[in-house]
Amino acid sequence: MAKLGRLVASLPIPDVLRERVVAQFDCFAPERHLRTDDLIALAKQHDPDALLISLGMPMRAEHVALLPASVRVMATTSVGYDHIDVAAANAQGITVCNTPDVLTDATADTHMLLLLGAARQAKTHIHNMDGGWKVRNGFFQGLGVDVSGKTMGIVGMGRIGRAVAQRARGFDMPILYHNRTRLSADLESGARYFASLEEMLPHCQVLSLNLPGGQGVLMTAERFAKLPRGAIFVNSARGSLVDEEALIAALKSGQVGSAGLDVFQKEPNFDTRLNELENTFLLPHIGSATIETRAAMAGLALDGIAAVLSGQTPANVVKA
Ligand code: 8YV
Repeated sequence: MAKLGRLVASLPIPDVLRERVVAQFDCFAPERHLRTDDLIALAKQHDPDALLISLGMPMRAEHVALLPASVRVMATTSVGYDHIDVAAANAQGITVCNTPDVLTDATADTHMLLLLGAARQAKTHIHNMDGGWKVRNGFFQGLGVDVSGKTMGIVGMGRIGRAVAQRARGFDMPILYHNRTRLSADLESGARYFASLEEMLPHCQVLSLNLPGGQGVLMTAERFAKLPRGAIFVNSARGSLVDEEALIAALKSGQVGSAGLDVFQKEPNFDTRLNELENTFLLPHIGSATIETRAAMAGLALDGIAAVLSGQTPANVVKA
């Protein structure tokens, strides 16, 4: 079979996809993740038709401008594309693809892990076990708060937000949501819509961020102050949506009772003051990190590349 074109990847190709990649592309992939500058250098060396990149790789207008004219498609192994200047890429004739749907369940599962970990003080208890569990907690020591029955407000009721709602219903949690547009009754599944985030916040015993990044800071000191005192804050979306100074202050004062975070303003070198607080449960941006899901994401990114190089428009094209 004739190859579809030349592919330069910024990440190693996993074994499960190697055969397919070799069959479809002349592929130049590194042994370990590249930085943007190294990817651009590799692209200049091989004049590829396609680039496969991932989330930790900013592809701003100044980077796009340095790519060789041969590049026609760039796929990111993430659903989020706030690291890419899509308009700049499109202006240079480069189609951008992402990986929606295939990571919805894994990310929603991680979200529930964050919620439960934050509510039940998992970090403190894990620390206790790491130390060999020398002393049994007293009956009223080491207590978390119930998750079951608490009201959850979801900001961003797209695929992942809805999958979180579905899981939360299993915990008997009434669901509120704020979204740019109201969903159909079918997709709402009983969730209550708030056109105004400000009006929803005072009702959220749990506040869940499930919207894309790239739209500035959503959670400010003023908005944290509108939550009921002791609310649980969960973010598996993007750190850029949160004023972390304001979150730290709210966690210290008890205004926010606990926070489960998978994402941070700065990654990987996040603000470690967040981890010094007892009432946080933190993960290193592992939302979609399962064997099955990561293979599906890489596969979908490659499907997008293959489609573009075959003259088709794939479903996973990102719009600027
Ligand atoms: C990842 C994500 O865990 O897809 C996204 O936008 O943030 C997550 O799925 C990931 O960083 C994949 O590269």
